[in-house]
Amino acid sequence: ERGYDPQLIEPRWQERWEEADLFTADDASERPPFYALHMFPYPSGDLHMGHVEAFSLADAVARYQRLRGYEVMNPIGWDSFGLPAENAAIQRGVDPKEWTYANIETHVATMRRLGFAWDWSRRLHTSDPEYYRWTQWIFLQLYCAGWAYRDEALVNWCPSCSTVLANEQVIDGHCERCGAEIVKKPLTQWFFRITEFAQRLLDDMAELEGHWPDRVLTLQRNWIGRTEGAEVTFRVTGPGASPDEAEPIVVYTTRPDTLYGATFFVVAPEHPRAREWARAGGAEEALDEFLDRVRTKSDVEREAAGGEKDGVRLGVAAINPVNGERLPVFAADYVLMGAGTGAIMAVPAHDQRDLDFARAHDLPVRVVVQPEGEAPLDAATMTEAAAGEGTTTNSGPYDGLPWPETKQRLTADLEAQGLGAFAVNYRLRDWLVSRQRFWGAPIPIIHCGGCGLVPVPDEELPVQLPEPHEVDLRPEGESPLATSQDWVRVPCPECGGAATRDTDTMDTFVDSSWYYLRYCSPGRDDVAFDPGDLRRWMPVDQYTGGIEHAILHLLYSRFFTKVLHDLGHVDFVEPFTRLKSQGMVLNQGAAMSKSKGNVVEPKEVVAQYGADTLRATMLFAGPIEDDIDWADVSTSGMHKWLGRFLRLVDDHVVGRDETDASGDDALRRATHRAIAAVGEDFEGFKYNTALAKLMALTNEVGAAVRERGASGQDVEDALAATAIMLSPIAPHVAEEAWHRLGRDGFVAEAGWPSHDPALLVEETVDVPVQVDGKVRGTMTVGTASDEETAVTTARELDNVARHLAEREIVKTIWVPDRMLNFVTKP
Ligand code: ANZ
Ligand code: ZN
Repeated sequence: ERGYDPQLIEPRWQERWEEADLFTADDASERPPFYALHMFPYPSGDLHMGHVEAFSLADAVARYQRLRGYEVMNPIGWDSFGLPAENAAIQRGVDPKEWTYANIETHVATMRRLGFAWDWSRRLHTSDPEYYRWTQWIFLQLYCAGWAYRDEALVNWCPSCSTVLANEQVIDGHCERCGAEIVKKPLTQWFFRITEFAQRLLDDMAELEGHWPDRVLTLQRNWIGRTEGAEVTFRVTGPGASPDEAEPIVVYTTRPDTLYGATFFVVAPEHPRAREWARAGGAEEALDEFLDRVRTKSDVEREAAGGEKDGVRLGVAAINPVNGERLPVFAADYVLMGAGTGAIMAVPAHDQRDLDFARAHDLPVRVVVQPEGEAPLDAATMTEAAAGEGTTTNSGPYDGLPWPETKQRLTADLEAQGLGAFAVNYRLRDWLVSRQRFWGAPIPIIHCGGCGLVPVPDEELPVQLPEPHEVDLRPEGESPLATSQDWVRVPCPECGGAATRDTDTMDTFVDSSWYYLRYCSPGRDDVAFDPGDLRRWMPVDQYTGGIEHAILHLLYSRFFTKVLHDLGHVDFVEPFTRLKSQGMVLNQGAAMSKSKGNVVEPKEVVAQYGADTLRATMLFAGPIEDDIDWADVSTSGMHKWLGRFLRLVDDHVVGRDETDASGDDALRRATHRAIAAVGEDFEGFKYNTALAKLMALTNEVGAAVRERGASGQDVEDALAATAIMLSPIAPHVAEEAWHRLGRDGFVAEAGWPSHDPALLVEETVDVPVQVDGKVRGTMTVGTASDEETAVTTARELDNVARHLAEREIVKTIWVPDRMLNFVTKP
């Protein structure tokens, strides 16, 4: 067979791989294990170009490591719980389960057509009861350790998805999924105590440094948001009350050195003491009006610098512990209940938000830090807070100290008097995991009037979802599961009395926080995962996926791993040794979207050019971490090149001269150089430059055949090496070439070709040396030598030296690899 017909050869190789069970990872293999993991897809619709890029990258990693001699695990699964299925059910009346599993089958068909080397035997779907049984088990592991708890809190509510969201799912005040504006609601919800792991999540990043993209590490570090400062105890007292009766109230500040500059005191409007103080201060009505205004604002709006600084004076005073000053207490929307202690000392001279508020409410400003070498700050007129460094002033015994020292000493002094303490604060909040939605893993807890919260006993897991038709998918103000009384009512596992199931389901990020462990022990119904399997495969050697998961999924997975470690289930603390993030696929500079009409369907490209062309185009488009603009790529160009490569193979097979022993030195060197360089490119995820080198090598083959009549072993070796090196990127063409060259077995198993370092050293050329235009000798230098080397070598030639003797060189003309001419005068 000759020529290049991808529609013919691609399905054929896919079948052969499957028949040979080529990509099922063997747990008992003698080869060293390599766990190649990619972020598993969510099954909405068919695969889009973003998926194809991500999977092309993942598959190239896996196939390359396989060539390197590893036993590679390259599994596939679906993150198959979640809102789109449920929304389809609500809008179009379809069964969310049917919708989900039909979409998965669509994915499977497209994936098979694209020829990904998945280990299908480990396939999982997080919405299978066999999977979510273990999600529920992990929930109970957290619950029993005290790391899952219920609490009333002001939570993020998405009115359009009608469910609560985790902080991580709120992007600039809007729902991560649907873009609707988030409102705050007080609700009792389930939380995971991720804050208890904040410091370890930071510390263990040392292991990931250099192996994860810096950008991801920075995003996580900022999200965790560690600051160092102090907790300072103020005392709040009513209008007539004496300071002795004052109530202690703690603030968190990163600048305890500015304590003498505090001129007022602010609590969050939702602060639990705010109402009582307002009552004592005669400001209850004003507070109520204020609360009505605040409720409509998002946290981002509330925190935004320069925004309107709305607030209400509560009529009580807070006593500053360092000087006994009575500061007016306000409730203001720029102080958030969810950060620090929900109360602050306001230092307008050195904090912009405080200054804005002070100007708006005509409050005093006092400078306590003077910046070095600048004109003295004028408290009366300043409009920009001096938030930087400087020398302490107006601060009694601390005057004249540099501010870091004031911070240190003042905190120590407070600590000695029991009025404060050094403190570390994190921006990270506990993870809100309960959702008022149907299509998720039910929370395995039973509520009993007598016994309280009771975990569902292990042997009764999974708590299965009811059928969708048994519930109201869009109830007013409660969870869909609450509408099926049959499902809700259960006997209490402890006392046998009438009890009810928890009616919330888990955030789907819970499902995806441990799937990589399940891949190691597929199908086990006695354990979530097996310690022996984990020892073999975990941690993941190479994880690939989108940058959009920098904090959500990647932070949660790291947290889960630490939880499972502490509970004795795993013996590592970080799940993903190395991470690589790919960019996005755009078209004409914009994300592909139906509304923009710029969607390119993978199917269309496959139908026209085949899977290899699509996959190779993705990896050729540029550095993998950069965005790809589909408007800039050339699928037809890639298709032509793949065809040219196969034609070179065909022509060689026909014209092959086995008796030709002459060889082609230049081609042999080019092949070995390519093997070395392409290997390095693969190690560095530089598929675009790897492909460019393979293209150059096929050009070399063409030239050798055409111009030098090469037809022997060196041509054969160049083509075979190209087939192997191309196989992680365009696996079908590579198999076909390998096969047509008459090689046994699969190219996928051929092993990475070795190169001879001796052949990498540069070649030499003979170059004539002239003196004043007359050839006086010939020298041998490395190709592309520089002028200095050439001149030095030439002057060592006896005849040249003789003609240069007693003459002055006025000029040298060096044409690399061609000639050297000395222009002289007596
Ligand atoms: C006094 C002070 C003086 C502050 C000063 C800053 C500068 P970062 O640095 O962003 O982490 N803060 C504390 N709790 C808050 C809350 N619940 N809502 C809004 N703001 C709060 O923030 C730490 C600073 O943010 C704290 O230090 C506090 O203001 C404010 F010259 O205290 B600072
Ligand atoms: Zn009970």
